[in-house]
Amino acid sequence: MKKTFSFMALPMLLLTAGGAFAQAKQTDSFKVYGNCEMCKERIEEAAAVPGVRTAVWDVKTKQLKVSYDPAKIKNGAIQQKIAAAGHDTEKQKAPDAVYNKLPECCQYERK
Ligand SMILES: [Cu+2]
Repeated sequence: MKKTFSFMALPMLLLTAGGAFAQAKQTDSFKVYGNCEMCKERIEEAAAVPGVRTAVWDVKTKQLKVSYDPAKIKNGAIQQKIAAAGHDTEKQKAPDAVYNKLPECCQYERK
């Protein structure tokens, strides 16, 4: 009797956990302008807002890969947060005043 219970309980637990993950997760990639490892830290920190699970920026490709809960935050809102930290994104331009305060090595070329 005891054995039957544990055999049944495990797959049910796994199903429940899997369902919860699939339900609220979206992964997007978009361009964020920056130069170096300092930018990487600043960008990833700016993207780490409630609803965002992971944010990883690639120094070479300038692509930010974010995984988030679309019920809690939207792609556009994440891009706004990053722009507010001084980094232009695909859709959002950083305020000039914030950009100008970035360390010199971080002042990426703007279009
Ligand atoms: Cu930098």
